Formats: sequence, C-alpha cells, structure tokens
Amino acid sequence: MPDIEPFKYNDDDGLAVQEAKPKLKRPPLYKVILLNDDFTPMDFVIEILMDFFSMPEEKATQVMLQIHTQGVGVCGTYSKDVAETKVYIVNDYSRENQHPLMCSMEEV
Ligand code: TYC
Repeated sequence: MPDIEPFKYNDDDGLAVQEAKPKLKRPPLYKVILLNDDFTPMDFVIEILMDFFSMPEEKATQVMLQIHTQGVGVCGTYSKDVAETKVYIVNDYSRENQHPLMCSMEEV
C-alpha cells in the first residue's frame, strides 16, 4: 500500500451530493369510536357493531356494555379513508332510524 493516495480524477466539480433518503412513514391509523347516550336501544348498538364492524354477537354485546358503562368504546382501527366511511355510514344509519347514537374517529 502506498503512503500517499494517487490523485484520482473525478467529474464532480468539487461538489458532494447527498443522496436523498427515502422517507417512508407508515400512514396514520384511526380508531372508530361510539359514544354512549341515554336513548339509543342496546339492541340497535349491538346490531351496528355486528353489521358494520363484523363483530360476533358476544363481542358486540361486551363492547356495547363497555360503552354503556364507560361512556365510549372502540369499534375498530382503520386507515383514514376506511374510518371516515365507517363513521359516515353509522351516523347516517342511526339518523335514518331516529337514534341519537354518535360515531366518531380519532388518530391512534
Ligand atoms: N345507554 C344506552 C341505553 O341505556 C345504550 C347505549 C349503549 C347507547 C352504547 C349508545 O353507544 C351506545 N339504552
């Protein structure tokens, strides 16, 4: 090995260029939540959890009772557009049936 590196020609005009690091961030996820109220029938909430969130009846009953006692509960976690669609269809279906049930979403 020589002590002194031989001069090597390059074509960069003395500029060092930093390669762009690809910034790959996972898209945020959203919890779809149901809020308790005093008027929506328990059976209607169970039906929502089974039909729009694919829960078996037992799980839907547990989640409904949790919302009933704690005030709020999570129906599922989704990408932003899927969560927005779930919130829209649940609120629309509740209004159609004259229930005040409120569905909403929050970032995980
Ligand atoms: N609190 C309602 C009742 O006593 C039941 C209920 C549960 C309502 C969950 C909304 O998100 C809800 N009939």
